[in-house]
Amino acid sequence: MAANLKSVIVGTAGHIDHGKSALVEALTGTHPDRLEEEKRRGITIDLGFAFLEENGVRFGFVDVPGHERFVKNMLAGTSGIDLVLLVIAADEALKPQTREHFDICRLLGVPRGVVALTKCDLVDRDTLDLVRLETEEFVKGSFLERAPVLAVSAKTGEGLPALKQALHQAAQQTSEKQSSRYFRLPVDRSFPVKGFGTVVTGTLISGQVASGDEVELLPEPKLLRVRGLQSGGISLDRAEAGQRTAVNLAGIEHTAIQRGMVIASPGRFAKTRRIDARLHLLKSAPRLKHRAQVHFHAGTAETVAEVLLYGKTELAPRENALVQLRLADEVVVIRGDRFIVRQFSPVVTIGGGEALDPLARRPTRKDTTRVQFLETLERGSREQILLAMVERNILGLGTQEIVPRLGWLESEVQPVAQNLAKAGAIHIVNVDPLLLISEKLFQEISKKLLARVESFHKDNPLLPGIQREDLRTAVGKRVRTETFRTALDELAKQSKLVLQDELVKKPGTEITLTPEEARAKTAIEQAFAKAGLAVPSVKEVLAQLSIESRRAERILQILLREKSLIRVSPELIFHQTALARLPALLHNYKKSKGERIGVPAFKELTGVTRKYAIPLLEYLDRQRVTRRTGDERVIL
Ligand SMILES: Nc1nc2c(ncn2[C@@H]2O[C@H](COP(=O)(O)OP(=O)(O)O)[C@@H](O)[C@H]2O)c(=O)[nH]1
Ligand SMILES: [Mg+2]
Repeated sequence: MAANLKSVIVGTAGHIDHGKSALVEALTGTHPDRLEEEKRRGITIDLGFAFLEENGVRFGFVDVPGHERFVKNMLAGTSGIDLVLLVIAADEALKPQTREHFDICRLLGVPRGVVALTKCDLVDRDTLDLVRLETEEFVKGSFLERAPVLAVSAKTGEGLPALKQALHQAAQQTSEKQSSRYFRLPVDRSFPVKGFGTVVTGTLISGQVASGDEVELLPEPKLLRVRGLQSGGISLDRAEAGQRTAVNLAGIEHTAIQRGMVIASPGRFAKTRRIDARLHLLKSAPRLKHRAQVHFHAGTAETVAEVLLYGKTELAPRENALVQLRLADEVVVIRGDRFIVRQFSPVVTIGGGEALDPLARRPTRKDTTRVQFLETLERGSREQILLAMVERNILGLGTQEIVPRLGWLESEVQPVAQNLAKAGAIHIVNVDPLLLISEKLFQEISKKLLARVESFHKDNPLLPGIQREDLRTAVGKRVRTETFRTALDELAKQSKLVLQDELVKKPGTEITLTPEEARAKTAIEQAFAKAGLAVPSVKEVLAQLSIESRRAERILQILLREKSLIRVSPELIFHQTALARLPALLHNYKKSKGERIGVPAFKELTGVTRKYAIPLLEYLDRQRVTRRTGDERVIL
């Protein structure tokens, strides 16, 4: 297949028996009905496919059933089409499914199309003119207002060249496909192929896929490998947006994949059961009540939804509203995806719309900014959209919250974030993985940290600074660790804080002792110095001071930090001068009595009791003055 071919997908639409399938056959040479039952009954039940390659365009036809009972199959086929071929039989004119299919095309945002007045061999000229007038009136004001309306006959071949020409013209206008986006293919069929295994088909609505790629099946989720690709029976190495695509998948039974599932770039899409959207009600629809149940269709998926109306109790025909759709099953939807809703019973199409926040939160009374947020998602620029998302997310926003909602490439998020950061609206806490928070919030957190450090110094003049972990709890769980760390680093860079291992302090804060505290400090130090190795218990020393125990404890900490005193075991503290004498003592012992020394000999040498000897020897082991071997020590 030539690489420069333009791929265009044409979907049929129209009432049953109006000649859709016959027309597709007349255009392509392939009759799209493929099921036994379809051939026997002569009606289309499910989607059919056919291809036509002509003048640099490769048309993929999706032929849909016209019967009202199979509108849900029609819906699965119509999502993702570039052009609609609206088929109206000249001998019957407009019929219920002509209207319903047309409404569906409008609601799904099908951009353009061609109208075929079929079976023109069955009517006279006056009837044809009348049907043409009626048709033009019918499409007035819609996307088909200026579309060609062509009389054709699948039987005699009349008008077919003109119809092909019109399809070519419309194909030229179809916009560049979303080939650069992340790969997504809503599955419409899954079946086994002898010798190959599972094959799924669908309209490739965005991105590209190549043989050998790893893809994700959603909403399962499951990772699968692409074994091979085809489009219209032709094998391809790569398929891209705008192609009908058959994907041969390794490692899965065909029964494990159903219509409505999606295969996609791994990790780029998310499943959801809660979508905030704009819903339009058709003029033919009855009033829709808050919390009404409807059938929901998006992509090839179909489920039941409850409609929560924001700020309304009822929606009248022709009206639209912001709504939340609570789905019975998980689907894969991104912002901008169109959907259709059908009345719960009897089942008729009543409206549709566009997803705005596909990963919506549960509605609460407290959430007063939702409507404004959704309006920004609906109409805002990229910067406005990203900013609104960042501002609604006090924990900070990462790629995982952005990409599956908006369908942007990661590389598209970065420049938008940079622009917002430059404008001072957001703070980029981390680049990879991306973490964004609003600048206002970041400043609040920084301020909180500064205030906490300040108040700590005020309350604890005898401590050099606050422990990082204590500071972390001061800003609460609603601040991610990365944000906390970045805020601290930036405050340090601005010389507003000093970071010293696990301590955080204000620059220039010195510990200042009152005269009373200074006296206590000297008293403690002297008590230990005088005692030598026969040290008193810490409690005893502190109890003799004239200051209260909490302050005395802090002063003890200062002495330990200054290394005037050394903690040998949890209960034992010695003055450093007493400990400093030990290596020399042991050295002399080694010279006269050899390198080995037991606990009794150590007691004798130092004059300490067993209670002190053991912790002291363990301390000396740690200091690598001695090494334990059995009950003895080797002097090193
Ligand atoms: N005379 C005539 N009959 C047609 C024409 N197109 C389709 N038919 C017949 O109309 C019936 C329904 O056609 P089909 O393509 O199955 O309609 P669909 O339900 O819209 O797909 C079949 O019996 C066709 O042979 C046409 O252009 N002229
Ligand atoms: Mg048919």
